[in-house]
Amino acid sequence: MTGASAGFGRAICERFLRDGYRVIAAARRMEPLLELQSRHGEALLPVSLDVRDEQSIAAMKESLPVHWRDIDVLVNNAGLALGTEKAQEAVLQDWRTMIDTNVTGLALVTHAFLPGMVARKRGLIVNIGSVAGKYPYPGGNVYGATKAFVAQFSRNLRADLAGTGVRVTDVQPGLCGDTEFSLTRYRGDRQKADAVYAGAHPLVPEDIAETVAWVASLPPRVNVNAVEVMPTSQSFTALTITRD
Ligand code: NDP
Ligand code: 8X3
Repeated sequence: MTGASAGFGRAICERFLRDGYRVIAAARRMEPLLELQSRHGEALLPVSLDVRDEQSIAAMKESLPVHWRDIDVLVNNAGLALGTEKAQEAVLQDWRTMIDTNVTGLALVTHAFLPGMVARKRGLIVNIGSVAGKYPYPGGNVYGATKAFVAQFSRNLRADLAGTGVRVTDVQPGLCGDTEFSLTRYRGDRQKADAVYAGAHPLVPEDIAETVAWVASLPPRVNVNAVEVMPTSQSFTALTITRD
């Protein structure tokens, strides 16, 4: 479970633990992972991981005790959005960080754990995409594009994994509160972050945990290719036209 220190990741960990799984909880910040472990004991293994860094992934994999090495479910959840500026005003480093984390990081972690799943002829990869990967919005530029990568990478993985028994699902959440997502996106501006959810009755992380748990609970013959989940309050708008 990548990105286990907050938001969806923490909720998915808690949900899997409740369902009887043993969970490897990975993130850069160890404190929230140790707090999780203090509540769940030996069923949770906290590990330090920066998904952008190949060495960090290799070191994490090496550090796993033997009886934790055969991963049944990999949840590629670590990710972030930075900024909502229009592309022409965006900060280049923000684009790099989103691509390094949401695209490169997700691909690196998958590359590290996929061969083991194929050798065991079983496994499930759940990639956390976003509705932003399908529906464009102003200021979504690189963030949405990274999630479009997640959608197509998930489908292409399915094509490569045909006949291996390994399953792949792209979970695409819409607006979800009670995470650090908007606080990160607005660089710590709590007021702006809270305004995103004001009066909107957004999803909560447990809704996404429920979705991931459902996907993982299905029999091996069932592959859910993609699940798009929005709050009822979120919907579509018309294409816009600029006029003279
Ligand atoms: P949070 O900010 O609450 O959690 C993000 C998690 O990602 C943290 O645990 C963070 O841990 C981890 N993370 C970030 N960068 C790295 C890194 N380089 N290496 C390892 N871990 C990292 O956000 P959410 O829970 O909301 O988001 C989780 C995923 O869901 C993301 O991929 C996001 O794009 C996606 N999403 C979120 C939506 C929302 O509305 N909240 C909607 C749709 C999709 P740490 O900082 O400790 O490393
Ligand atoms: C996060 C959902 O709509 O804020 O991926 O881009 S949204």
